[in-house]
Amino acid sequence: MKKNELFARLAFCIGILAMASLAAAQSAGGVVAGRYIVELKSTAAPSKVISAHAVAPDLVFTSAIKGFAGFIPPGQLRALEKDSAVASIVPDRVVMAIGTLGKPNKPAPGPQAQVVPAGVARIGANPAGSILTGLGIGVAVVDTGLDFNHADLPVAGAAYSFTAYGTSAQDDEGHGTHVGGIIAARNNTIGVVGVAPDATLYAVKVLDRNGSGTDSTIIAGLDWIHANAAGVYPAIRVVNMSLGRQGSLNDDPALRAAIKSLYDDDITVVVAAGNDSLSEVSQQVPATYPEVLAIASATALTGASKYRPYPAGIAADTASYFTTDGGFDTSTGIGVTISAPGEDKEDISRAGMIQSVGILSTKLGGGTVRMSGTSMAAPHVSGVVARAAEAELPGSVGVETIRSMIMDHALNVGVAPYDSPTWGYTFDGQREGIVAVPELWGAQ
Ligand SMILES: [Ca+2]
Ligand SMILES: [Ca+2]
Repeated sequence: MKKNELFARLAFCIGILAMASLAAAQSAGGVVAGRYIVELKSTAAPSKVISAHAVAPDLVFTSAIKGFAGFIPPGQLRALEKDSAVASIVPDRVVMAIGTLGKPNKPAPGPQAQVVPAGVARIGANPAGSILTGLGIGVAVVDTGLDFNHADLPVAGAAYSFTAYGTSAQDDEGHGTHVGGIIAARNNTIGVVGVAPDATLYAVKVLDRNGSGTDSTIIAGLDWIHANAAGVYPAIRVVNMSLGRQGSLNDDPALRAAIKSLYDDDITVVVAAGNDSLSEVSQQVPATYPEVLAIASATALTGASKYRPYPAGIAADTASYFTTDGGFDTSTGIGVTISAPGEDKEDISRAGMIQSVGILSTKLGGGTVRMSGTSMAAPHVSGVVARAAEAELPGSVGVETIRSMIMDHALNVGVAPYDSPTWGYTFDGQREGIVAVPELWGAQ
């Protein structure tokens, strides 16, 4: 079989998966009927506007932005639109965890010694060779919550958490717990080890038990982080958001303003680029915001292949077949900052089907599990930023300094990510490389 026939064969198999991921992406971004986000001018008092208009919002924002969100009847909505205290009103939209494609496959049974996951090793974070560990750095995981009871997860107490659902930020879905373990699973004798194993995680639950939230629940989480980042110990320096929806740069000024408030406080917000290879990062919210670091997914290891026309398999540092990408535009600040491992590898079956072998990390309820996605790529970078913040490299940890250090010192920059051989993949024109830990920044 010739090379282009192979690509056609892979295209057929992967096309099905790509359509499934597109369908999921289309539900994210949908408007919640009757629900609105009201952003007020920075000098306004939300409580006064709420009582003056007799509205009953379920979320009120007082720190990252001023405003509120909830179901607002048409009459009150028209009155609010005329109020000079109002900066913007937009419909609330559905946001989803950007996770996991295919079945999370279980680790092999056997002795429960600590494993260094392939992604952690690939970016140079193996604890055996590490100087930095994220000690004294707080990382907020804006997600489905974190498992407060997991023995391998260093989570700040429940008193230092936020939830948009009920009274507890305890994870009830599993996505946030997996993301948290990639950032900071403890360096001990069990489970896995994260990129920054001495960092402290803060649970910010903005997605429900189905991995679904809205722009307004995310703003509420960011509002809590903005109000508490400097007052908690350790202070929150990094925010991980492995979530998103289809959208555009200006479709929710309130959400962007909340992220900008964190950016202005030198808090680095790391966002998954998206799991739709047919989409550009510029079409994903919040990944399109210039204030965030948008992270695409690549393989950490070379995969196995039983497919005779392609015996070498898919190499390490190849763009994941599912990743959203889009080259970084220095004039707008929009685009993928860096790629990071979002899966261990991609195996090819005898019939030419690709099987993603996910990243091994902490599982809700204890132990470990594998998951794949840009959701898993972003927390590798959050761990790297935590280590940089710990080192205060290179003297300042402003977000743009962090971004340029990461981009300038990537592994295989100019070469990786390699092209995926699948139909959904289109090269975005930049081989931005794979993120590296700060210990490697001086060596390149
Ligand atoms: Ca461990
Ligand atoms: Ca690229």
